[in-house]
Amino acid sequence: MVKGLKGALLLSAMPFAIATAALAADPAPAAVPTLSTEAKAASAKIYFERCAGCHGVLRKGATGKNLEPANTQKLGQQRLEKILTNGTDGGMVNFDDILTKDEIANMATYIQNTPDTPPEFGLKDMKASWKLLVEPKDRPTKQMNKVSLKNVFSVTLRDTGEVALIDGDTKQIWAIVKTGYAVHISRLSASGRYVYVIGRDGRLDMIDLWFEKPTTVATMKVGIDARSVDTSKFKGFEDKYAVVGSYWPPQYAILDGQTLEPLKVVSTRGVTVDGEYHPEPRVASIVSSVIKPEWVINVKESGQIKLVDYSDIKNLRETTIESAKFLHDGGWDASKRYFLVAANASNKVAVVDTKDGKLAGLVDTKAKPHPGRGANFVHPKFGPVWATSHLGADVITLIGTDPKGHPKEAWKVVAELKNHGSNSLFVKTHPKSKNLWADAPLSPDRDLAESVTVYDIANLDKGPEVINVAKMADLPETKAVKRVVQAEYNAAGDEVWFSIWAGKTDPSAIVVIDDKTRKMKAVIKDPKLITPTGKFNVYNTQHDIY
Ligand code: DHE
Repeated sequence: MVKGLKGALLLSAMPFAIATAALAADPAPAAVPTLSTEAKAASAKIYFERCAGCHGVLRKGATGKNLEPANTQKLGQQRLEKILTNGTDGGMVNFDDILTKDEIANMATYIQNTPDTPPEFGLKDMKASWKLLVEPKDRPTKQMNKVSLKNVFSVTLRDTGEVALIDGDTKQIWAIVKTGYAVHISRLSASGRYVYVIGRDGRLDMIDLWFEKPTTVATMKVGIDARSVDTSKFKGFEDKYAVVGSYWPPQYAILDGQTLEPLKVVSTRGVTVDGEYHPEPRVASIVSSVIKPEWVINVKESGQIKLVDYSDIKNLRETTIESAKFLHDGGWDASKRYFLVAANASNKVAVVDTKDGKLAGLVDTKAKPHPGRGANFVHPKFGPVWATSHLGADVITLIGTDPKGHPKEAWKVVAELKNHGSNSLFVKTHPKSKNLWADAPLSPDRDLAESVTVYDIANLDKGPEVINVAKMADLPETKAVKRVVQAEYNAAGDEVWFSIWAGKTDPSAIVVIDDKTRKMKAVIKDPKLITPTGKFNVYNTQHDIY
């Protein structure tokens, strides 16, 4: 579990049935404490909501440690309670201000017992969850509002299970739309008309921006725990399909892009790059190619990258590329031929050549790369590079991405720039910008978590400017850190937006910075803007501009 991710670990409210599903699991060894039926069900729910994202539903470990009984029983009740209470230097957060003493004690017991296995969720369940709220024939045939759609931002309001659609021109909230629980990301249809929003509870919503007000036209559930979604973007397939990846069950589903009707489910269970069977290889990031009818689907625990050809979904072709564990987030290089993804447990970035369908490189980096989608720019010396920041190191790594023009630098770390802190999550630039931005929202140091680093791309040797963005928002003092998270550019590439991710009951904000002057241009505040995190500009997301 990543230090500071406490607030981030609120997964879906687990259906009660799941919480109690495996009460008949293997009997615990005599020395292991056990729980009453009620306490076990309550602990299962907490585990699923707060721990499974990092440790896995079956507790095999990923971002967090393996928590199977063989390991937890060695630590024992007291030590586990201490870890849960205080956290560890290894990145486990403290739960003493979230859980009661009894809940901590019960959790320490719960994880010494055999993990519960939640139920599967197949095509039949997805179809039963699917609601086509507005049929395509009943939708507008032209845009019915005057909003400049390309400059709309879909903003995650993580603790309310909503997205705010903000008009980037006026900086006004255009609409707040109910979505899944602890919603994770938004992605756009190839046309830019539909926003697809995935909740951690596996609920996918499709929002049509052509109505007078943004309107949810379809919804479905892909499973009980999910993080990723994308659409078909290759010529001839625009707006035809959506694809959703899920953590539990470990699988991806192909849906009709106009209605969200579930069409096909593909399991990602199988063998890891080490040749071992894994029962829970979860789907991490998904990106959509514009040079082929293909999605790149990254399977976290197995370290396998799937190139999924969607031109004939009845006879689906998958190319499986061996890379490294555990795959997480990533993005395209500027040419959109190469995809770079963080393998954060291996301290590597894997590079896939989607044209040839092969691994182009496995680049060693500092600890725990975490790029979001990364940042592409032309380095004055090394040519085109892609950047990532790190959870485990205070650097921004630049990797050469131009095998033709700069073969010596391709798929190598060409430079490491100093970031103002480790515990960074996202870097960002824009083709029209001269700046490279990086955050450090999970830093245990308040000032660092509230600040960002910015480099002048043309003059990297000059060193960075560090800006406390939280201060710009002029919010009241609070106990909770005002984490500054995820830069996102407007469509014109001359403004950069940062979320101030404060406590659930504290005022939050979005700070808009003039990219040229690096001065505050606007602060978006509204009582409805609760815990904003990811922001997805329609045009930039539609065209993978970063
Ligand atoms: Fe994320 C992207 C998983 C916690 C904000 N996050 C992703 C992706 C994955 C992922 C697999 C890539 C999606 C894609 O591109 O298709 N995130 C996880 C987790 O498993 C983790 C560590 C723990 C959890 O329980 O969910 C986690 N993520 C967080 C947060 O706590 C963050 C900071 C705040 C929040 O809103 O929950 C957070 N994740 C984001 C954002 C992106 C993201 C903003 C998209 C970045 C982008 O620019 O595309």
